Amino acid sequence: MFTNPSVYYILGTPNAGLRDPLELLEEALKGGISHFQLREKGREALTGQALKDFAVKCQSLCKDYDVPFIINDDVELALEIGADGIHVGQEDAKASAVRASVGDRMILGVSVHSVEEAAEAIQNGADYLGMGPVFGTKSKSDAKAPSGVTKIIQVRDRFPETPVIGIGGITADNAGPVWEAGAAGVAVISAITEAVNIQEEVRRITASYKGGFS
Ligand code: TZP
Ligand code: ICP
Ligand code: MG
Repeated sequence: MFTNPSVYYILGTPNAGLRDPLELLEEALKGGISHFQLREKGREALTGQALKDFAVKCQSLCKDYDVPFIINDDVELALEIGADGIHVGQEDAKASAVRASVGDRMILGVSVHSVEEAAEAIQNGADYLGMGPVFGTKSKSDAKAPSGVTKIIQVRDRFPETPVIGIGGITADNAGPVWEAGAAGVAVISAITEAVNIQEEVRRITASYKGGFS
C-alpha cells in the first residue's frame, strides 16, 4: 500500500488559489505522486453536488495514473463515489466506526500524535498513520505545535508493520530526517501546490529519499 518513498499529495480547491486544482493534480500525477487525498476544507470550500462533481473528476484523473484516491473526513462521499480510501483525524468520526461503515477493502488512514493514539488507531482498523505537523505549517489553521520526528521514531519502533506518513511543512529540502525516522511517506500540500514546476518538485521530494530504511 505504501512503498518508500511514497509522496502523498493533499489538495482542496481553497489551496489552489488562482490555479486550476485539476491541473495541479494532473501535474503532480505526472511527477509521480504515490497517493492523493482530497481535503476540501476552509473558506470557500466546495460542498454538496459541486464537491461531489469535483471529487469525481479528481478520482478519474487518479485512476488514469493508477494512484489511490483518498478522501479526507467525508465518509459518506467516499462511500458514494467508491473512493479507494478515507482519512480521518482525532476530531472526526471514530476510526472504529469509520472502519465499520467502509468495510475491509477501503484504505483507512488516521491522524495520530502519540504512541497511545497510534495504538488505538491500529486497534480500530487503521491501515496507515498520518503524523505531524513535523515542521511548522501554514496549511492547517488549527495545527498543533511542530513535533519534529521523535514521535514518528517512537511509533515506528513500536508498530513496525504500520506505515507512517509524516506531514506538516515538509519540502524536498527538509524531508531527509522524516525518511530517516522511518516514515514510509511524506504528505505535502504547499511545497507541491506552490511550486512553479510541480512535476519537478514531486521528483525532488521523491529523490530526497536516500534509502537504507525499510
Ligand atoms: N495536518 C497536519 S499538518 C497539515 C495537515 C493537514 C498541513 C500540511 O500542509 P503543508 O503545506 O504541507 O505544511
Ligand atoms: N496525515 C495525512 C496523511 N493526512 C491528513 N489530512 C492529516 C495527517 C491531517
Ligand atoms: Mg479532520
